[in-house]
Amino acid sequence: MSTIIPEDVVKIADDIKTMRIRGAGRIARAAALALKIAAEKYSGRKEVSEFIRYIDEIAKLLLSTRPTAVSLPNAVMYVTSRLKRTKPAALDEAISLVVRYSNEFIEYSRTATEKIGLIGSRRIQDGDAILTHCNSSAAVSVIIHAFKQGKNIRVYATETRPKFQGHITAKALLSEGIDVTLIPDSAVRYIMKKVDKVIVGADTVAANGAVVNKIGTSNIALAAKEARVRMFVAAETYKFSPATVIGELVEIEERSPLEIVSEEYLRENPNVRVRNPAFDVTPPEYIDAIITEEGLIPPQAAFLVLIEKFGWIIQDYFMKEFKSVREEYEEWY
Ligand code: RUB
Repeated sequence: MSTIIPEDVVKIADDIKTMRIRGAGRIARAAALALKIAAEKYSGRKEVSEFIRYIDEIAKLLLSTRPTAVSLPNAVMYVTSRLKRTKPAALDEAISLVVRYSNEFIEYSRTATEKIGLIGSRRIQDGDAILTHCNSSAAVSVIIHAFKQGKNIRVYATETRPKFQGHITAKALLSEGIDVTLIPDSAVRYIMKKVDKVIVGADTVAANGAVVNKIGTSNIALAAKEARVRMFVAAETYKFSPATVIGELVEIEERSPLEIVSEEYLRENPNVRVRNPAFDVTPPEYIDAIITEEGLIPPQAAFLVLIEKFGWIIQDYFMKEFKSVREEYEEWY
């Protein structure tokens, strides 16, 4: 019998899906919060196994919302895998473990963004013009920290079509008193000669150091390389993807054409195909450094971060892979 999922948990999942909650860090914290609320509102049977099944159901719902930002499965896994490994003996204990691990993740995430701000701000110099794309809390944190240290900086924020997250960035920086210029995405190469540093966020960092971020990031990286402008990525370590170590690809979200053209346009032009990919991949050779809460690393060190932070999950993946290889082998002979 399926247990009822609390309304506010369904609402969080829906807010992530419809992008009322957006940005990889916020999505991750919202998912952890949803798990916490779900645990607190659990009204099912008293068996721990039943509760775990219910939490897995909530996890599945959360994971189905958006496909690209690995911060979401990493946040969910942070809570659920710890719960399962602790092997709670009673329901009360299981509930309080979910609450504890969810709080722990949210707190870790907030502190990490602050640390990234501090570490990254050391790379910003007085008089720098910085270009940023989309709306990344981690990138914004770097810029605000640098500004608060008294550095005289200017920021170019791309609009970030089609959803205009650049407007959120411009507003946040302006409210701190920072000099911001909003530019269309297509003006990036033109403006690059006035830029000293690029700072963007990340939705996922792959094992080879490639960075998945809002569509247009790789164009910016290309323009930055051409102009010899340094390209920094601000990313908490829970944006690194353990699944990429075993060769999995990062799914790039494709969103509705209606974010680009109207229904009327589609009706009048039935033969025009519209595509709306929301993210792209910037290869590691276009990135000078990734600013994490553990320090500034070259993108090529992503594998080391993954082994250190997610070693046990990666081991689990391998165990499963090997098992299926062994089973195949047994079947064969
Ligand atoms: C947001 C986006 C952000 C990253 C990092 O895309 O690409 O650059 O998520 O953000 P969307 P943060 O608006 O489609 O979610 O640093 O806040 O985690």
